[in-house]
Amino acid sequence: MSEPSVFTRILRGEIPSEIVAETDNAFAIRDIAPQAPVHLLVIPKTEDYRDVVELAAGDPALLAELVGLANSVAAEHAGGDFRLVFNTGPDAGQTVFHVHAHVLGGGLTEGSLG
Ligand code: DGP
Repeated sequence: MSEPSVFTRILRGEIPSEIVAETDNAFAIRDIAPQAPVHLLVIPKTEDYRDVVELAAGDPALLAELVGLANSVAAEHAGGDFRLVFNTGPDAGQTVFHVHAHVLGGGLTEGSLG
Protein backbone atom coordinates (compact mmCIF):
# COMPACT_ATOMS: atom_id res chain seq x y z
CA MET A 1 0.00 0.00 0.00
CA SER A 2 1.31 3.44 -0.82
CA GLU A 3 1.15 6.28 1.68
CA PRO A 4 -2.11 8.25 1.79
CA SER A 5 -1.98 11.52 -0.11
CA VAL A 6 -1.78 14.86 1.67
CA PHE A 7 -5.43 15.44 0.73
CA THR A 8 -6.54 12.12 2.23
CA ARG A 9 -4.66 13.06 5.39
CA ILE A 10 -6.47 16.42 5.48
CA LEU A 11 -9.83 14.67 4.98
CA ARG A 12 -9.00 12.35 7.90
CA GLY A 13 -8.07 15.31 10.09
CA GLU A 14 -4.43 14.24 10.32
CA ILE A 15 -3.22 17.51 8.74
CA PRO A 16 -5.04 20.69 9.74
CA SER A 17 -6.99 22.48 7.00
CA GLU A 18 -10.50 23.88 7.16
CA ILE A 19 -12.91 21.99 4.89
CA VAL A 20 -14.87 24.86 3.36
CA ALA A 21 -17.44 22.67 1.57
CA GLU A 22 -18.24 19.00 1.23
CA THR A 23 -20.49 16.72 -0.80
CA ASP A 24 -20.95 12.95 -0.53
CA ASN A 25 -17.89 12.31 -2.67
CA ALA A 26 -15.82 15.48 -2.70
CA PHE A 27 -14.56 18.32 -0.51
CA ALA A 28 -12.95 21.74 -0.85
CA ILE A 29 -10.09 23.39 1.04
CA ARG A 30 -8.05 26.57 0.68
CA ASP A 31 -4.76 26.14 -1.17
CA ILE A 32 -1.80 26.53 1.19
CA ALA A 33 0.03 28.73 -1.37
CA PRO A 34 -2.66 30.86 -3.04
CA GLN A 35 -2.05 32.03 -6.61
CA ALA A 36 -5.15 34.25 -6.76
CA PRO A 37 -7.22 36.27 -4.26
CA VAL A 38 -9.40 33.18 -3.86
CA HIS A 39 -7.68 29.85 -4.47
CA LEU A 40 -9.53 26.73 -3.43
CA LEU A 41 -8.93 23.08 -4.21
CA VAL A 42 -11.81 20.73 -5.02
CA ILE A 43 -10.88 17.13 -4.38
CA PRO A 44 -12.64 13.78 -4.62
CA LYS A 45 -12.64 11.83 -1.35
CA THR A 46 -11.24 8.81 -3.17
CA GLU A 47 -7.60 8.91 -4.17
CA ASP A 48 -8.15 6.24 -6.83
CA TYR A 49 -7.54 8.71 -9.67
CA ARG A 50 -4.18 10.41 -10.05
CA ASP A 51 -5.26 13.04 -12.56
CA VAL A 52 -8.26 14.38 -14.44
CA VAL A 53 -7.68 12.13 -17.45
CA GLU A 54 -7.96 9.01 -15.27
CA LEU A 55 -10.96 10.48 -13.47
CA ALA A 56 -12.80 11.35 -16.69
CA ALA A 57 -12.26 7.83 -18.00
CA GLY A 58 -13.03 6.05 -14.73
CA ASP A 59 -15.84 8.07 -13.14
CA PRO A 60 -17.25 10.91 -15.24
CA ALA A 61 -20.08 11.44 -12.76
CA LEU A 62 -17.52 12.17 -10.06
CA LEU A 63 -15.79 14.64 -12.38
CA ALA A 64 -19.15 16.36 -12.88
CA GLU A 65 -19.61 16.45 -9.10
CA LEU A 66 -16.23 18.22 -8.76
CA VAL A 67 -17.28 20.82 -11.34
CA GLY A 68 -20.56 21.38 -9.48
CA LEU A 69 -18.74 21.79 -6.17
CA ALA A 70 -16.28 24.19 -7.82
CA ASN A 71 -19.22 26.26 -9.05
CA SER A 72 -20.80 26.43 -5.61
CA VAL A 73 -17.60 27.33 -3.74
CA ALA A 74 -16.84 29.98 -6.36
CA ALA A 75 -20.33 31.42 -5.86
CA GLU A 76 -19.84 31.49 -2.11
CA HIS A 77 -16.22 32.64 -1.88
CA ALA A 78 -15.17 34.23 -5.19
CA GLY A 79 -18.12 36.23 -6.46
CA GLY A 80 -19.21 33.68 -9.05
CA ASP A 81 -16.79 33.60 -11.96
CA PHE A 82 -13.82 31.31 -11.67
CA ARG A 83 -10.99 29.59 -13.46
CA LEU A 84 -10.78 25.80 -13.12
CA VAL A 85 -7.32 24.26 -13.52
CA PHE A 86 -6.26 20.63 -13.43
CA ASN A 87 -2.49 20.39 -13.54
CA THR A 88 -1.87 17.08 -15.27
CA GLY A 89 1.58 15.53 -14.97
CA PRO A 90 4.77 16.72 -13.33
CA ASP A 91 5.90 18.79 -16.31
CA ALA A 92 2.65 20.75 -16.01
CA GLY A 93 3.30 21.44 -12.34
CA GLN A 94 1.30 18.64 -10.75
CA THR A 95 2.81 17.78 -7.38
CA VAL A 96 0.01 15.86 -5.66
CA PHE A 97 -1.11 12.76 -7.58
CA HIS A 98 -4.59 12.62 -6.08
CA VAL A 99 -6.70 14.40 -8.66
CA HIS A 100 -7.79 17.92 -7.64
CA ALA A 101 -9.09 21.04 -9.32
CA HIS A 102 -7.74 24.50 -8.58
CA VAL A 103 -10.60 27.01 -8.32
CA LEU A 104 -9.17 30.49 -8.89
CA GLY A 105 -11.17 33.66 -8.60
CA GLY A 106 -11.88 36.81 -6.70
CA GLY A 107 -10.09 39.09 -9.17
CA LEU A 108 -7.73 37.30 -11.51
CA THR A 109 -4.62 38.72 -13.09
CA GLU A 110 -2.59 37.32 -15.99
CA GLY A 111 -0.69 34.28 -14.85
CA SER A 112 -3.03 33.17 -12.08
CA LEU A 113 -2.93 29.60 -13.33
CA GLY A 114 -2.42 27.85 -10.03
P1 DGP B 1 -0.68 20.66 -7.94
O1 DGP B 1 0.62 21.41 -8.07
O2 DGP B 1 -1.65 20.94 -9.08
O3 DGP B 1 -0.46 19.19 -7.68
O4 DGP B 1 -1.37 21.30 -6.64
C1 DGP B 1 -1.17 20.86 -5.35
C2 DGP B 1 -1.62 21.98 -4.45
O5 DGP B 1 -1.82 21.47 -3.15
C3 DGP B 1 -0.59 23.11 -4.33
O6 DGP B 1 -1.12 24.29 -4.95
C4 DGP B 1 -0.43 23.32 -2.84
C5 DGP B 1 -1.54 22.48 -2.24
N1 DGP B 1 -1.15 21.85 -0.99
C6 DGP B 1 -0.13 20.97 -0.82
N2 DGP B 1 -0.07 20.58 0.47
C7 DGP B 1 -1.09 21.22 1.10
C8 DGP B 1 -1.54 21.22 2.46
O7 DGP B 1 -1.02 20.56 3.35
N3 DGP B 1 -2.63 22.01 2.73
C9 DGP B 1 -3.26 22.75 1.77
N4 DGP B 1 -4.31 23.49 2.15
N5 DGP B 1 -2.86 22.77 0.48
C10 DGP B 1 -1.78 22.02 0.17
